[in-house]
Amino acid sequence: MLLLADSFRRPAPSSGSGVAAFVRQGSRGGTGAAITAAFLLLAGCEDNTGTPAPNQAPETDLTSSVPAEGGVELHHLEVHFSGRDADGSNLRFEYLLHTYPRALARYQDITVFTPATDDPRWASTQGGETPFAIDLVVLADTLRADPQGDIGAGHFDRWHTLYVRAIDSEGAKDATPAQRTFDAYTVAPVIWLLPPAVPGPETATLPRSFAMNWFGVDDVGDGHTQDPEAVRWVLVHLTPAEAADPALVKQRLYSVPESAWSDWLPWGAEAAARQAALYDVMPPETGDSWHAFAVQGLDDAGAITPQFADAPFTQNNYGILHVVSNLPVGPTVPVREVQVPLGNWVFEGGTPPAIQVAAAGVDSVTLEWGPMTTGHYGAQSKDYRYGWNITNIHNDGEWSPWTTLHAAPPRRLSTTDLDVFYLQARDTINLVTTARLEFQN
Ligand SMILES: [Ca+2]
Ligand SMILES: [Ca+2]
Repeated sequence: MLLLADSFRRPAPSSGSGVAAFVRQGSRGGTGAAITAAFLLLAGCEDNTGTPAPNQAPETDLTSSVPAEGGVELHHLEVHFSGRDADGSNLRFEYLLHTYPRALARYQDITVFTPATDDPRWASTQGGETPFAIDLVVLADTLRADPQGDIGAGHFDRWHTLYVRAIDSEGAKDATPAQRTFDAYTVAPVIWLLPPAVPGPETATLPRSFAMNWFGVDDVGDGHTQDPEAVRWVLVHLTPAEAADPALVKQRLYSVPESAWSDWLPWGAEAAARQAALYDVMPPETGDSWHAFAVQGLDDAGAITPQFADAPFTQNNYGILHVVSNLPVGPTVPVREVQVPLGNWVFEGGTPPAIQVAAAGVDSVTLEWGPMTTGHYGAQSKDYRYGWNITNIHNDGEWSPWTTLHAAPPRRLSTTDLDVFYLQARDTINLVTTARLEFQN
C-alpha cells in the first residue's frame, strides 16, 4: 500500500511499561480528496440562500481486515480507515488505543466502552484525507505461561481496543467511532553472551575486573527480525555448591528481584551499549568467588526475555563465572628492545615489578611494544603512552600523549644513572597495565 506521506511520532508512554506505542501514518488519494472537497465547498456556497441546515457529523469506517475483531494480531499493524460526511467537507481523523490490564487474557472477559468525546487520549493523525492508514506498534508484554516451564512458541500478548473517529471541517466529531478489539502478540528478544563467557556447562575463569559482552535479535513475531530496544544485566554471587549445580543457578536467576538488575541499556548503534564493565567484583584478598551473569532483552512491545539458558551458543543468556583473586587485572602487553636487541618481555596486567635489563656498554635503545591482549577478560585494546625516568606516574606531563603507536624513538642511555622506561597500556574499560624496564649500566 502506497503511503504518500508518513511521519513518526510518540504519544505518551502507556502505563506500566517503559515502551511507548508509536505510529507511522499517511494518507492515500490526497489529491482526489482535495478536489472533491473543493467542489463540495463551491456547491455549498451556491446553496446559501435560506437558513443553513445544521451540520451533520461524519461517520467512520475501519476498512482493513487487520486488526480483526477479537483477532490475534502481530503487534506491528497497519490499519486503514475512511470517513463519510453527509453534508460534505474535509475530514480529519483521531484515534485512541485503549490497552487492557495485563491480567485480562480472554476476549469474552472484555467489556468494550465508547471513550468520552473529550478523552485526553484521542490523538490526531498526521494529515487527514480519506481514506487514511496508520502503522501502529502496540504493547504485547505479557507471557501467559510459566517461564520455568514449557512456554511453547513464547508468545507475549496484550488486549487492546482501537477507536477511530472522523472529524469534519466544522469540528463535528463522529460520536460512534469505528472500533476493533484485538490481542496483539510478539516474541521476546533473544540475547546471547559472547566471550569471555562460555556456554555451559563450562565456567569462565576471570580476573576480578572484566567486561561481559553480548549480542541479540528480536523477532517481531512473524519471523521478521529487528534490533531489541534495550538490554539489562545482573551479576549474582553464588556459593561454590550453587555454581556446580545449573538447576540451583537457574532458581537463583528466576528469583532475582527487579532492583538487582541494571538499568535498561538502549541497544543503539554503539558496540559499547552491548557490554558491561565490572570492576573489583571481589576484593583481591578474599580468595576466589563464583557468580552467574545474565542478560535479558526488551522489545518494542515491552516483552522481556523470559527464560535463562546456559547453552547452546546464541541461546546462552547466562553464564557461570569463576573469579580468581590473584589473576592480573588489565591488558597483557609485550615490550621489546629492537636496536641491540636486548630482549622481549611480557607484562600481564596491573603494575608488576620492574624488570632489570643488563645494558653495560649500550649507547642507545629503541623500544617497541604491543599489541596488547585483552580478550581473556572481555575488553578491547585502546591505546598506549610511554616515558623515561618518570617520578610521578600520575602526572600526565611526564608521559607521552595516549597513542595507538607501538614504538618510541631511539633513546641514548646515561653512562652513570639508571634509565627507566615506562609504558602504560589502556583498554576500552580503562584498565591500565604499567610496564617498567630498568636499563642498568
Ligand atoms: Ca459535516
Ligand atoms: Ca519481539
